[in-house]
Amino acid sequence: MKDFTGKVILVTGGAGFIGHHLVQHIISYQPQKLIVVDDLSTGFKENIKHLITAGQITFIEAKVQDLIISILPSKIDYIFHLAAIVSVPFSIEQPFRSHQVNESSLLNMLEIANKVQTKKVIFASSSAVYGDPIKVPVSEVDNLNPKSPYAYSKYINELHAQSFAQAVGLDFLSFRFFNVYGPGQRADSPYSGVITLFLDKLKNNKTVSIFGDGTQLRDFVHVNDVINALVDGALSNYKNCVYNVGTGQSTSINGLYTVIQKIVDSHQKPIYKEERSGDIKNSVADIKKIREELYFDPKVPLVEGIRMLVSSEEGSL
Ligand code: UD2
Repeated sequence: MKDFTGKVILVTGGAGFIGHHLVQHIISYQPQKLIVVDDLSTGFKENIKHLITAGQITFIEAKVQDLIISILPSKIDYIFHLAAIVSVPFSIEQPFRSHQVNESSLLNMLEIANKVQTKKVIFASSSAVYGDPIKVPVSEVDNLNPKSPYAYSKYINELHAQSFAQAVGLDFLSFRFFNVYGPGQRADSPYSGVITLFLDKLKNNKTVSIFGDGTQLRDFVHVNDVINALVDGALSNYKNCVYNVGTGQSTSINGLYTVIQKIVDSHQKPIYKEERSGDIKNSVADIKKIREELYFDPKVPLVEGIRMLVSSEEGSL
């Protein structure tokens, strides 16, 4: 079976929430070299400090769009490109910056991949590319209708990767992440997901805000399941296509609130606020394609994932 043993791998955004889990996982294969690139704008060096100290990774603090080939090995087998500005509200405030960072970093990565004989580039895309779908669950063949500059940058990047891959004969896969959660997502970051925020507020007796009427649906997928999808995709023979990464299960924000309330034993009532600009109403993945081709089988049910999160946080206090 193919694996990463003896391979040279580069992960961008490897100090971030999803990135550091991926890096930790890849280490277990004993790659020849694992390079992590992160500008620490939203990632945290603490996430990977133990791996730097142990000499298990080479850390480059840099913006991906500024990365120059001369400081990299001449051959990199796999590239996981996760670095991006991921906040939808930020992209609406600063569309130029969002476009500039997200698109130029992907283009630079593709250019580098072509020069260092990369076998495959794995690109972190987003369910945001669907916009407000006509029906859920959405499948990879459904219409794309990005609603924010962030969503648009992911959509354009998928197209860039596709056309560049065709032009130079590079293999790539795009993964459209739905709502990823798990340990290591910080509540004090503007990029925090709703699960992290609700947990943090309820545990600290602060009032939770629900944007809109709370009936919007999301597909929450545990970060461990996401990492399995990325790794299995990289090691598979599939190339030049996109996959949804979710669970296929839908949860309303009101429903999520009730679940978290029970787990942390809180009786607080949320306050309802105006819907956030750029928010999508319903976002749920059809995962038939990734199940059939990559044998993806999400293992962590939402309630169990939230319980695990609560107990891991209590354990680290
Ligand atoms: C997710 C991704 C984002 C982008 C987007 C694409 C996360 C953290 N973000 O954004 O990067 O890919 O999908 O559409 O996964 N909410 C509340 N109260 C709060 C916080 C959130 O009601 O305090 C609502 C929010 O209005 C939204 C839902 O919860 O309807 C999920 O919010 P989120 O920020 O966790 O994720 P989302 O889906 O906006």
